[in-house]
Amino acid sequence: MSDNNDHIKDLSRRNFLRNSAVTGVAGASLAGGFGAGALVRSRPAEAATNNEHHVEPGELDEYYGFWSGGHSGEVRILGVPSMRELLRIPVFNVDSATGWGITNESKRVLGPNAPLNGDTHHPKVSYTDARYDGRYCFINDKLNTRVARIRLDIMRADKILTIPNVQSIHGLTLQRVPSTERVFAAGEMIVPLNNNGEYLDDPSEYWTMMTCIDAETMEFKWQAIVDGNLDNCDTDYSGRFVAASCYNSARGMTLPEMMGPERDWTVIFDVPAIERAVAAGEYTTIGDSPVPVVDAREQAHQGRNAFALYVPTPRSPHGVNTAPPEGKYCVVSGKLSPTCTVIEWSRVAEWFDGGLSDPRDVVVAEPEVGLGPLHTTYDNRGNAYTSLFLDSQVVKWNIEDSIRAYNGEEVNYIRDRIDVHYNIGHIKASLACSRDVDGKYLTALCKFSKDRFLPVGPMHAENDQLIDISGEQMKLIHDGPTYAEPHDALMIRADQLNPSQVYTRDDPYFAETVAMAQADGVTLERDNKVIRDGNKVRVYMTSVAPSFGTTEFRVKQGDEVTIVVTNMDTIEDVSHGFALVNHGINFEIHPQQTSSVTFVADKPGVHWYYCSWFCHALHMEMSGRMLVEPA
Ligand code: RUQ
Ligand code: CUA
Repeated sequence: MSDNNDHIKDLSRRNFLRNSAVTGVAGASLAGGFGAGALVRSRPAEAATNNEHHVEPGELDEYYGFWSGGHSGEVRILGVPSMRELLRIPVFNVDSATGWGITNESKRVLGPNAPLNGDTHHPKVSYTDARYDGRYCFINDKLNTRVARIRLDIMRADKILTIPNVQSIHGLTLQRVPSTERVFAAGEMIVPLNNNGEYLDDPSEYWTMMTCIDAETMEFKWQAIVDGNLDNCDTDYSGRFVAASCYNSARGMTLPEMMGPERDWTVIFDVPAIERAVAAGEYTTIGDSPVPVVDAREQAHQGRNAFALYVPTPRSPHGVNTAPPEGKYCVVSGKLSPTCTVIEWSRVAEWFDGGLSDPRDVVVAEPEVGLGPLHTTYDNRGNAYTSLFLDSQVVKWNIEDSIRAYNGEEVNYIRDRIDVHYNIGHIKASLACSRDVDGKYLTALCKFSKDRFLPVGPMHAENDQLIDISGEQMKLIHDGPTYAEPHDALMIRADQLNPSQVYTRDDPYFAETVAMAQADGVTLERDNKVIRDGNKVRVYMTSVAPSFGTTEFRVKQGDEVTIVVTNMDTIEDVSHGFALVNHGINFEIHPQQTSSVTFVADKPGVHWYYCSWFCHALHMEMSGRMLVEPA
């Protein structure tokens, strides 16, 4: 095949979504063409030939990457730059390997009637002074309006909240300074406040809210009603503000209605102002939710809105990202506009302190970057990198130069473009949400992989590409197929995380199970006992490779059985599993962990249980029998 043909084929692949999408957004502010952007032509990615980024077998990665699992409901950990998947953390899903959604310990976190699916979008690791402190990872569930906190010592969620009064949590972000005391969760869909069925037919009464959660207690602090649908959000580096992109300012119910105005907003909340009002009792509550609600809509304020600043931003803005290392600017990516809007945080403070006359005065630049800008990330040399969904490119541009251009100087702020494969959404450079930004690697989370991998049926892998951004020109160095569907990712330095290798016996994750054993007079670390309490039977056993402490127990058909297993192995990586055949039960018991499950023994007969994690040469023999007498 000639080069020429290849080129045509490549173009048609690349354009397949772009053309239809451009038609679809006709009328959106695509006018203005490519401006200064056209001065730097895109370079097709070269296949990686060198191996300076290769992580040899046995070598460890430089970064931990936290990936959302999208509608798989998980969070994943990858090593970067190898892009090797290290762990899946089940959160809003049922996991057959770990027993998440099956064990009593996980059900306590999920809640008794929790939906066992979800749609995770934006993982965020906690900060101390805008640096990753490795304590928690927070993640939103867009599907069932929840926020979870994952403990990064044991890599399990320990708190999950359902957010009241709103529908769909999309944007999620954390306070950075002085540390992560607050979590901000942006409600997306507008619904009646109170959504109890009384008001269905009057969309002019539908609203959404920003929710603030105490990161330590995981209790709600407040909610603020806003105009329009909230999308993505990010905080500043002073601890005072949180900004959210806001589309559908027309508050339409259908796509044509949503496409109304030329501009939507970036909504910026003054957190201390809201909290002063809440402390003074100036709030309402909705329905039976006790969460304090303040009104941050424009209509609720005479003169200057004390709670929120609505910055007119070209139609349907999407990503909101504060620039490290000082957090001077915030870039809002245009999505349906070929621009990025650069907001200077100090001007936002000026506005709330009574200065500036026009909300647009906080905008210091609005560079044209290309078609379909979704998210922006950064290096440590003053450059921004924006994902272009329609162009299937990453564009590198210089922030200070874009400000000079906005002020009328003849300056080309575009530094480089690179093709990605294909239709990129999120983008994140190493440490780019923190003071430690290092400008080394960038992940490009492409929504389509098309022809990049062996075909595996109608469902294709996503393609998370890795780009070397350390030089003048970006260099594509890795294609990473991923399962449906990472939305966002972040990278922290390997030394910024210190996970446990073995549980400690006082871990709060299974403290309630320990308390139950104590009430039964059972010492979990030693006893193998069956306690009968009416038709409730509690079976306590230890596990030490290659045997369970109890290899036979007897119950009656219809008994409610609780099995509690304590792994007394102390060596890291000697995990056991407890799997009960034909009962849908399997769960993890890692060294020094206690895990439990409760079920009704409804089938008379002999039922084997076995260890499901290969732990020993006699692993296959690590088993026992549950004998169920007919009722
Ligand atoms: S959003 S592709 Cu759910 Cu993060 Cu922008
Ligand atoms: Cu214990 Cu396999």
